[in-house]
Amino acid sequence: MKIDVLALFPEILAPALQTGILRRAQEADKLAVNVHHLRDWATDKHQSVDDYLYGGGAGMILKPAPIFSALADLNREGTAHVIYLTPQGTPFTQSLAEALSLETHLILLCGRYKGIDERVRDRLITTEISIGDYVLSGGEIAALVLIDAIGRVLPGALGDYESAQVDSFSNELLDYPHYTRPAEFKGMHVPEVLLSGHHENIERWRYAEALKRTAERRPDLLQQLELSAEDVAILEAAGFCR
Ligand code: 6GU
Repeated sequence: MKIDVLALFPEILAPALQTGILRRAQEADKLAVNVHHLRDWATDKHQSVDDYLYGGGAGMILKPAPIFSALADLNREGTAHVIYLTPQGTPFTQSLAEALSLETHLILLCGRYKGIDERVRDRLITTEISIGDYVLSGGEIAALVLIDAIGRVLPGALGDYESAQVDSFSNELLDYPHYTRPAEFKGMHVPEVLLSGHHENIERWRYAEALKRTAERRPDLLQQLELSAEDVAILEAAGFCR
């Protein structure tokens, strides 16, 4: 997977790309990330990349020419999936991260100021993505969120592959509670079933806890699932009515 990022503040991404799973994915050649400075494609003597709005109004937007030139250079084969990060985009989810992890080349365009000229979106953008219902000062942090979520599900990127399979959202549920040693800490006890060595009971307990936690914290996620009769029984026994 190759990812090109086009940004006005490329330095925001550098430290996270050099750390942890993203670092290892790159060292193992599962992932190649190149961060580019949009200003490198500016053509005037002030290297300007932004301009005032036609029709008036406060703020500046990114001009089309530098972005068109940059994307022509970065997408020579024309095969890249070009993503614009914007609060107006499709909400980013685990399933979108997994779908994007199957692409071979992504280009992430990070906006700044009030956005970009609409003609860039009309002509060059494949998909617009938002990471949530709030406004960031630019797309760089959102791009990093995408790269992190995609990078950790790339085949072979995660040493402990299983932990990506069972964590929150991979089965559409929030994760169950975790405990490590000691079995008693400040008077608080690890649930007995986890000490029992009975793997079937442990799996059942974990599944029930994930289900209850999701019902309590994210009922909107449960609404989207087909619950089995056992699921309903677990939830009713715990006082959740549907
Ligand atoms: Cl992708 N960009 C910006 N600037 N703000 C956001 C966002 C993206 N997603 C949520 N808020």
